[in-house]
Amino acid sequence: MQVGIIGQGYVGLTLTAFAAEHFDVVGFDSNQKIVDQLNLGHSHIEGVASTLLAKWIKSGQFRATSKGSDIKDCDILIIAVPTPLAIDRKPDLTFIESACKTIGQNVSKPVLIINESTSFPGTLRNFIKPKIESYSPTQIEHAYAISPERVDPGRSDFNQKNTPRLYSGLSLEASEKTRDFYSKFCDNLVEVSSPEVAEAAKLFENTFRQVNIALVNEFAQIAHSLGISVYETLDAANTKPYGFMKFTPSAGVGGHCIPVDPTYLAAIAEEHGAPATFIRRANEVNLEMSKYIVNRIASDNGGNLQGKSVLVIGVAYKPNVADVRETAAELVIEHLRNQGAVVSWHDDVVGIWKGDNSSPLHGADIAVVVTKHDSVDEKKILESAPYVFDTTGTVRGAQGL
Ligand code: SAJ
Repeated sequence: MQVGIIGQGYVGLTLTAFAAEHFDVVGFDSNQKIVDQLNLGHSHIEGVASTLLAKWIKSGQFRATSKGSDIKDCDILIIAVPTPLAIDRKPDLTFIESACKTIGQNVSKPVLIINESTSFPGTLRNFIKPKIESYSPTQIEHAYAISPERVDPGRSDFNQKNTPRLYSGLSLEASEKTRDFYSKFCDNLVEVSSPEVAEAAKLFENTFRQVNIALVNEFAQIAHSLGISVYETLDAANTKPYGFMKFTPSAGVGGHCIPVDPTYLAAIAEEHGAPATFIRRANEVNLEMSKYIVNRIASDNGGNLQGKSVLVIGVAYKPNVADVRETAAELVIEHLRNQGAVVSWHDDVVGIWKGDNSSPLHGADIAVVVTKHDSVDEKKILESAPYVFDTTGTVRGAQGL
């Protein structure tokens, strides 16, 4: 069986790494540079080893392409493209549409089409299916299904094999074929009654995190106003053996999932006349956290950051990954510069960001820890400046939330 995976980013390539064990895989990506690197056996995704890729390339189990015609013989096609927010911070389905175009224009036999990209309920039924049909020169009865990705960057205890996977088809045939496909390399498949349920569950999983992180970020401000430690309080609450899940405050929420997916849910809710005030407010609270932190730092330093050298430590969106998408460090730096600070950043895991190299971990007037990688020594952080503000709750002896 030949499987085409459209999008070779952290979802598509992670899936390729497991599927190539059982199927011939064609990895389609519109980025020629990525395609060339993949065909040389070079992985650009953390968690996918180049050695494994090189093995699949050598054995012919996998090849990458940017030519749409190379997917024409596939029996199964998987859509694994980004679903970001547009400039107006509304859902942006342009990458999904271009995947539909590639399928519609190049596939002339009935195949199974599975969407793994996160989007709002109804995307498979009301957007993907009609779009593929609109791009197809002839009428073809494809089978359509959804199985939302649950790849967690930097996580090693859960992977494609042992993470429960939701799925549902627009037809019984689609559901059965989808089950047959994933059962080759997933231990735990969970069928739900409709694609809309699977799409909504994925959005709700991430919205649950966004809202709870916003709650704990707001609580951090409350605790500070009351003169009590937010961390001791959270640890105390966490001693409850049931009914509580601990989240930690931060400078904000990054990555391309948690800050984005709740907006997909809010948008579709409002389109259907349902309230999304909680979700919208959670987005705001997490986006405002960086300003709150910079104001705290300013008030601790005589209320004026003008001309002060400030070192931002950790610009990845979370620890132990080199991924900077939607990182909270961006807003922290913006607010610091708005207050006249001279800002540099240190992150040896990321290394290069926006054309700049990571700065040395010393010699600043002020340091602010946004992301704490395991590889960075706490003592060195404390020595990096006379005043250190830690937003992660992991650097003992620093000022904190
Ligand atoms: N964060 C906090 N406080 C916390 C936990 C996280 O501020 O208590 C911040 C992190 O620092 C980071 C952001 O939230 O900036 C997101 O990090 P994350 O580890 O919560 O999530 P992601 O985006 O790396 O991965 C999430 C995961 N979703 C869930 O756990 C429900 C992952 O399983 C999904 O596959 C992924 O989104 C996705 O692709 O949707």
